[in-house]
Amino acid sequence: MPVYEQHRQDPATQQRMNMAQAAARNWHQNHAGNITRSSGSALITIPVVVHVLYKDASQNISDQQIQSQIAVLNQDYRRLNADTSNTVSIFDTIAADAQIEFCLAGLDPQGNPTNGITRTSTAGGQFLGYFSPFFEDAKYDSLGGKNAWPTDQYLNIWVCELFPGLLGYAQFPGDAAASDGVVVTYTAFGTMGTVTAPSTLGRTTTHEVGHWLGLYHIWGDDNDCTTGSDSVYDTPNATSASQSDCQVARNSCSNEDPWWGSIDPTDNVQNYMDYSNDSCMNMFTLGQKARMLSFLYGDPRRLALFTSPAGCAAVGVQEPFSYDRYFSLYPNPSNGQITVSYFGTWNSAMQVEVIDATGRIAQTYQANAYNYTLDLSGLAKGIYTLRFIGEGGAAAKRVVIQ
Ligand SMILES: [Ca+2]
Ligand SMILES: [Ca+2]
Ligand SMILES: [Ca+2]
Ligand SMILES: [Zn+2]
Repeated sequence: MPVYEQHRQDPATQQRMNMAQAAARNWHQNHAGNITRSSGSALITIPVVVHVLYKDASQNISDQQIQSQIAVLNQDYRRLNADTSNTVSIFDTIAADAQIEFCLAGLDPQGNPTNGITRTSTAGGQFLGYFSPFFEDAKYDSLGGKNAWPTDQYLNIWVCELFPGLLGYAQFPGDAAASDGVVVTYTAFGTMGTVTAPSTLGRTTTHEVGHWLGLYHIWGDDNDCTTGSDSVYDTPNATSASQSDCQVARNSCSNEDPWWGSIDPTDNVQNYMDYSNDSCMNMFTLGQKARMLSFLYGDPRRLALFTSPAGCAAVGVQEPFSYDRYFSLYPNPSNGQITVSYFGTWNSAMQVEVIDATGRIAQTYQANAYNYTLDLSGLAKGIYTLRFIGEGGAAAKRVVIQ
């Protein structure tokens, strides 16, 4: 938050952030009513680049550790995490599948194949050798860090040694392009290798990516029940951050959004946007889902990610049931005539849904050929997601009709 306050002193940044907020509000007004636990949006896949900054070999975390973090993001944002059964009942009914997925990028900014990971040996940052949000030093070659890959094509995640006591920080939508992304300390990234208790389940990154998608802390960053708000109707008010003891019975405020009616809910300490320990947090709410989607569709830089050329690296980080890498679509963008190629093996015909940018299914068909020409020329110009649903799995591909 202090970094955010510092950035918004720049009038151009403040104006861009206001525009992102306004665009998100506009999208929200038109779409929030359609958002439910597991629908309301087409599945979105965000290409990720992880920049590892290491001062010694122990900080040069393994590919496997990085992949373990991508897996956590996919579980948490799809509500496929193993600990959903811990969610207290009052919140289980409003816990959301955000319909957002992540993959390590398959192409670098020059169009060359990549595993979505960069590695930079460094002497460290500007604060006693630690990287710091106040210097933004992780994000620039010239300060001992690594320049971002284009932030309208990639979610940039820097992993490095942050100054002591700080697990991670993030930038909100609309803020400066060059520093857009999230930074996480190497001892709280992924679920193996260098992680240390209690940050061993990858939830720091889930939390920071939540900020990157426009979410605020659920207690409103104040010390009372009235001053601040996270601008989300279904996350109860709270006086302060969770005290890391997972007190699910805590009820620090009784003035709640009218959406709750006569119910005075407990604090949602299991929310990813509280300061609870990894083992406690396990959910986003439907209201938070709507807010994240609002920024994804409303902020130009986030919306551009939908048509990023970065693709996904073909490594074992996909969900086991994802067929994504078995499909290619050509040409893309197109005039609506698209050659679809499938490289897998058929168990049964695939059901295919053509989903428009608002999440509406515009067309469906059955597919059981390895190569065929799909005719979408009857649809309006725009961005569509093709969702291929087969036996035990699914794939999602974006196409642009011009
Ligand atoms: Ca709230
Ligand atoms: Ca508060
Ligand atoms: Ca309450
Ligand atoms: Zn935070």
